[in-house]
Amino acid sequence: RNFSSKKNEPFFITTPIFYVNAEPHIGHVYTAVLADSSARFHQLIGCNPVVFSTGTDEHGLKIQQASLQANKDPSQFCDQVSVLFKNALDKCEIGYTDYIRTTEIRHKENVHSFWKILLDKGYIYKGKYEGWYCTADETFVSEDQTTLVKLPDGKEQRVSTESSRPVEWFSEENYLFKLSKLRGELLKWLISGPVVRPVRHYNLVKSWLEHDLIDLSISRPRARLSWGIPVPEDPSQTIYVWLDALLNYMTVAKHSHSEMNVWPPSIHVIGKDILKFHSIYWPAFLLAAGFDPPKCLLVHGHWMVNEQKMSKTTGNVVSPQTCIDIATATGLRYFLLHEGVPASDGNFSMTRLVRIANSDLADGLGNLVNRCCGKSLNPLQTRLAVSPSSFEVCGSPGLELLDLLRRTPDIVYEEYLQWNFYKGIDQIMALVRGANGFFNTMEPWKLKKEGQMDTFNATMAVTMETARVVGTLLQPIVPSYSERLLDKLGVPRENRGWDFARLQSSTADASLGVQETLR
Ligand code: ME8
Repeated sequence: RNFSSKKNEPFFITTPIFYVNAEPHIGHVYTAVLADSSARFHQLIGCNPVVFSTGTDEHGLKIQQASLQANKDPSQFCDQVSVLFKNALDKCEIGYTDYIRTTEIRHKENVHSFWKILLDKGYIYKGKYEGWYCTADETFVSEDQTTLVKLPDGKEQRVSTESSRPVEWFSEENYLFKLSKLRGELLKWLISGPVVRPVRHYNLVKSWLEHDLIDLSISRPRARLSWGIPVPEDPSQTIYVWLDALLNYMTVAKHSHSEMNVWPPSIHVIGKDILKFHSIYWPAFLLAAGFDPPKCLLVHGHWMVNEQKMSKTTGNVVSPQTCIDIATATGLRYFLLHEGVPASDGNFSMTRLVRIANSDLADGLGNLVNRCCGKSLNPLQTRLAVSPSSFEVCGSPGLELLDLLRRTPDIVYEEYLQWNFYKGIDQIMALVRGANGFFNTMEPWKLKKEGQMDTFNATMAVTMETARVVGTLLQPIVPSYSERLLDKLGVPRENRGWDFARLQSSTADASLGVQETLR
């Protein structure tokens, strides 16, 4: 089902904001690449405006402890790590329109005004909270969600059953949010459409909502948690980091070029680890305050290394820079989208990354484009006029390619829309293989030598046209690579929208652009 925006409609997509307690890894980059490709796709199909936010989550006990451990002042610590995320995302060609940090003034103002709305509407009360808290996950867990484990030194430690991370007992005065009141409304939102994708995560949320919800503690005494936004008019309490963090999406909307006209968010892309916060707490806060909840959550699985989730706590992280050094940012993006199936976990392998980037891009597509733009076959450096009859001139290999070229763009469109980037890519690569096969069968170098100029010209025109369509279709996946490809083919910038991602008959030849080898 189509849950995306259309031409001239706003499209607002987000990634989670990442904790600054450690450096970025491939898992973070994956989420960002998924969101980026979708943002670029929606831009290509004419959504307007496209707002795409990412950034860093900088408050809370976990960051407070991490900065203490690093022997740094928390704000200095956050500055240092936030910029590492920004740089990593920039290197991966993530075209965000807003990079938000929760330590910014604009965000604090938004959190305060939101808190006041909840208070005015009677959703916040003072009470006593007692229970287990997992700092590594910044989450409350009930006793039956914990397990006692034996440590190597023989002592017992209670951990969260889900994440295996330690929990501590808290008993303190704080502010609570009447989450229990919102179960009915949450359920109504959930079943209103495909708001949580893929379906198995939808079912999980539904099963959570079959039970009563308990009120949520949304502040901590300042003495326990000093690194955070104080509760308005009660500085003895600090706002719970997840309420603070989730509101980043609203801060962005308020600061997008026309205040709140992009609300509600079209899609929050998240990993499955933070589903509860986004599917229960977040829409509950919004519904309580009188705002529309998000239209859709796209939940993806985890990148694993040897069957274990890649995470800073496990220490098995793969750094984006290492991948870029070995396979370029284009190779990394291509690999993540090609191998990443949102509905399941993926196994990360550097060998595979290199192999796939080389075989599909350099050997497959790069080779095709380099051959038909090379001076030996194309001394005049032109992209010849093309029409369906050019394909006919090439006989049955031409007609087969024409058929593939006509079918591919619509399939890719559907797959991109449904988040199946890997399937979209497969279709595009089938077209590339088709074009390479066609080129080899036609043997244009022989046609030229034998003076069969009509067939030779048609072969060149058809190959370049197919490469042009491929380059246009690949823009959301590998933006700078596609740009170089289209530049090389001399495709004007204004002719790169989705409408051009299909056979375009032309009557005049065009000049190729500057020639550099495409790898
Ligand atoms: O949870 N595979 O931040 P975080 C795939 N600050 N994706 C992964 C991954 C893996 N192995 N590891 C992490 C937080 N991710 C909060 C979010 S939002 C209001 C606040 C990705 O730094 C995935 O998107 O722990 C996951 O949800 C996110 O990073 C968690 O990042």
